Amino acid sequence: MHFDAHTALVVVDMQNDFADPKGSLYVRGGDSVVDVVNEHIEAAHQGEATVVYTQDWHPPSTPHFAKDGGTWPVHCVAGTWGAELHPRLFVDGERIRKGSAGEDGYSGFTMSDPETGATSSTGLDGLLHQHGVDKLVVLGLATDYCVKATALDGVHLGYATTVVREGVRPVELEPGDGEHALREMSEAGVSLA
Ligand code: VGL
Ligand code: ZN
Repeated sequence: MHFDAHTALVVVDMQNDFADPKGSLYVRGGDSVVDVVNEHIEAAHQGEATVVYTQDWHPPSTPHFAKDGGTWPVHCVAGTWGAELHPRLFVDGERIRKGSAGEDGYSGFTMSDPETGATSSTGLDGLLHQHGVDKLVVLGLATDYCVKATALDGVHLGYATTVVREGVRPVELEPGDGEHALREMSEAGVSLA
């Protein structure tokens, strides 16, 4: 993987609820990608790339959660253990928190209001522009939700976007969702490394 000053490593949702086996929405193998992610963080810093960390950051009640009419068990509630970045992750860079006002959506770039559907920016695109970034390397959790949405938005926003296969794992509500997500990304112009 080549990193330079015009590249950003986007570390997606490496939080306890996804990456720790005790997490409420544990992604199988999530803990095993921490080392791979850390190697990429080191390489990115060496190459003077920008490193950013996204965090799923939900209020205690949101239409995202099954108990409120959505899909998911309660996870990544702002300020809780589950929302913290994994303790073994090398954290050195800005954090982008998404969903704090109850917005829905999986992408690190955009959020949508669950009632009105209006989309708003997380600030990630602006931050990357400020740093002169035109290439993204994306890894983290989960392949079939937040990694996919972030990588697809990356391509649509004009970034040359690569997803690191060994640095991602899928939730797989349905078997095969992970591979399907990789294919969808590839067809949309995401490079798979
Ligand atoms: C995610 C499901 C629900 C993710 C977030 O980070 O991929 N998945 N919320
Ligand atoms: Zn979530």
